[in-house]
Amino acid sequence: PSTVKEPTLWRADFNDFIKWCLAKNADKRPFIQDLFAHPLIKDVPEKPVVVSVQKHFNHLKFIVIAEFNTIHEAAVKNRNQFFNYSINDLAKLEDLNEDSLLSHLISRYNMGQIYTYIGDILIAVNPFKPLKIYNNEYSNRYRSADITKHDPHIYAIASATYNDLIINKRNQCCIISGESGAGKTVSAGFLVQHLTKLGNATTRALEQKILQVNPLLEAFGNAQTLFNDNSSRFGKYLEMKFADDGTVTGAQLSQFLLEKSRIVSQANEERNFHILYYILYGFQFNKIAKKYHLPENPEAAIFHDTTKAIKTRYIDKFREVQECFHVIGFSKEELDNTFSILAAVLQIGDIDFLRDQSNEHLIERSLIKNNEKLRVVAKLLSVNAEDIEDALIRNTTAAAGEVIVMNNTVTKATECRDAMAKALYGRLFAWIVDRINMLLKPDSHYDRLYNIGILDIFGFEKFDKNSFEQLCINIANEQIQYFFNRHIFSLEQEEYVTEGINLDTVSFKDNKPVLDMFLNRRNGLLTILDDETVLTTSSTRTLVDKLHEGLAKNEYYLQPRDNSASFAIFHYAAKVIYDASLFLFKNRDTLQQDIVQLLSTSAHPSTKTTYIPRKNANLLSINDNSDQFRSLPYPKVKSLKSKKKLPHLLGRPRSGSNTHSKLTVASYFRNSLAELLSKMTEAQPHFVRCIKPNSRNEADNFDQDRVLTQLTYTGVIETTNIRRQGFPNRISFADFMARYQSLGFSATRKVQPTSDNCEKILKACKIEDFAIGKTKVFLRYYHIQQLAKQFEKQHQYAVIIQKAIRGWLA
Ligand code: AOV
Ligand code: MG
Repeated sequence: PSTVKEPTLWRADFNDFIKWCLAKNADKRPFIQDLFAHPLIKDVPEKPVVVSVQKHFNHLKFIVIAEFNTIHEAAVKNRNQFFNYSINDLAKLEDLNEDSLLSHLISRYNMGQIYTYIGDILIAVNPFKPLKIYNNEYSNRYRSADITKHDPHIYAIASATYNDLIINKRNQCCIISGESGAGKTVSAGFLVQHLTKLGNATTRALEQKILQVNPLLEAFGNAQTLFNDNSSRFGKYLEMKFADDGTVTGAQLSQFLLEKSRIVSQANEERNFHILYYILYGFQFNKIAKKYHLPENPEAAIFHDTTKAIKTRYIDKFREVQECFHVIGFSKEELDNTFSILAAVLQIGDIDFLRDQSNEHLIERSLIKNNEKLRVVAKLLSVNAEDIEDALIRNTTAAAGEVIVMNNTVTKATECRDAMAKALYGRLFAWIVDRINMLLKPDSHYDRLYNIGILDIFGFEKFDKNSFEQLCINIANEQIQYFFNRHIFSLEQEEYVTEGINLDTVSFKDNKPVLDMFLNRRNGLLTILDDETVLTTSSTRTLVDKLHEGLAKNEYYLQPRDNSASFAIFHYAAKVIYDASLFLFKNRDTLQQDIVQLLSTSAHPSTKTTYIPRKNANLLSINDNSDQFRSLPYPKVKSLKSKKKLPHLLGRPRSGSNTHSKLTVASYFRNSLAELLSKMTEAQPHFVRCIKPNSRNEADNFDQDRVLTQLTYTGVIETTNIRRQGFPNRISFADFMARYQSLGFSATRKVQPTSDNCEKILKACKIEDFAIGKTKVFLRYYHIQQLAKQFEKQHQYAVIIQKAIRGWLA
């Protein structure tokens, strides 16, 4: 339906029309589009005031008007030109500067086109509203490997990735970056969706299973934060497994650094993990609630009111989660155990302590105030109530062959209780991931499988108050930015030199020094932190003093002027001030031996499996963060050692005190990051850069300063530059011949992989502007698409026949 409600006014006077728009405060974008579709288009008056885009786009209303005028000037009569007004590949921009980049992104955004390419890299601006571009029709449209065929789209990146896997017979990875709320998780979901489709799963069941992984994990690992109502509080790397012929056969998931502290405390206006609300409301007024001893009044349990709509959403979501579990293949019993553990986690926090008055003259000791809660939790976990009590109020340690039992003070007991809740949840999460991996494991009869890994981590965060969690999150983002730089700039330019290609160098903002400051094994921030963490005499003050002492000279580190326990870091994305108060505590993340012992006695079959320490039994008994990295076993020295290219593959932990005693959260984090990078490094990368258009998560609001900041810190101009002049695809003569021989020679002939023969193929495909190095063919980003197009044509029949046979056999 047309939104032009008052055409007479509009027809009468263009300036009046503008006023009318402003007064109505209407949503301009659909309005403009409908306007062009409207029969009255012919009657556009000839006297619009030309407003320059650059001057006025600080206000959304003016952007639209300016655009309207620009279009009007350019070609009012031709509606199609409206849509071609902005180019969809920034690498093709004639005048490249901040203004031109921005004005293209804005006009595309205003036309509802959130995707734009920089060569083969995708920029995605979060629309913050549902768009009708993720359906079957689009899925079919974006099957081609040639990403230039249609408008930029996340599906096109999936197709290009898939195609690279098929042609190059090499593992691929998609790296999605962007700050918190920029749209990474949503993008990752679309990638998985489209790849599943392209991969023509052997069975529909498998396809469905893969598609349920993300929603299930989001329920357990995401939570509402100040930046994003569905913020990922863990990092995930999902590897989809493909057979030789491109069929998807299964998946494998790695998760890291779940923000367990959220279980026991959340910042103001933030929430706990979604699943806890889902279960509370999902089981409310239901006799099942009784089974899990869930409180009748969820509000009392979560300490805030919710609207009816939200409650309904929670209930629906809980149904969805159960469906996910079911589809993926979890058994009834496993689900039951999962719910029991969740119910226990929800209620452990209610166990309160009081000081035992009967022994005032002795050392303080604590008693449990509400035994009924204790019994509920014990029942849910299938352990003895007395054993929990014991584990919480006493502390058993072994020293010099003697067992020492000490009483916990109320504070200590409370800490212990919280640690138990965190551990339970962390292990439940890890267990779910393990189970998913078992259930999605490809059949063993495939000889060779190729991966497409999709990386979706927690985005860069800068709150008013930032703690240890933000530090880890931001280091991870720093590392991903480094990976991007390394691929886009360093490796490419290094290769020009070795292969004798003469090109101007593109400079870029290298964040390696910041990363070094964090990760240097000898005197980096994490090392200083770890060293303090293992000392029994350390305190926040000693930590902060050591940090200042060790790092104050670093230009990325800032010591506060006052005496506060804080420091600031100049990250690639922004300056962040960290409050170090809880760093040591959070880095230790200890779980008392008694609790480990207790949980392993659980009569619950899967509770028990959840708690049985694996290989690292000795570590687990001291420290409880191994669970987070069970799917990334520690330490995997072999795969790290063999990769020399990335200096930030951190190698094995320093031999030293903390290797043999405690493994801190920071060292696990560091190792899992290294593990992740080693996987990514051996794959061919594809990049998606998500942009958050405004801080209020609003639709139709493009805050140009906000966007420009993101474009700047991610190095978009430099990226565009190198994509224009550079050769992102560098393929050895032998590989090139193996892949593309059939495009220039008979496929059955034996052709020597020489530079001349490679050149012949390129010329046969009418490819120009390539370069030939000493051992490699250098191709522009669009050449790969041109080759893919040729290839597609040639292989069309083969593919059709293959698919027919596969369908026939199935
Ligand atoms: P993030 O993953 O980058 O943040 P999300 O992917 O969770 O961000 O996106 C945040 C919200 O933006 C989503 O919940 C959607 O409402 C909306 N959104 C994002 N992309 C789209 C899209 N393509 N179409 C419609 N809405 C979208 V964080 O996990 O916080 O770093 O830790
Ligand atoms: Mg996310």
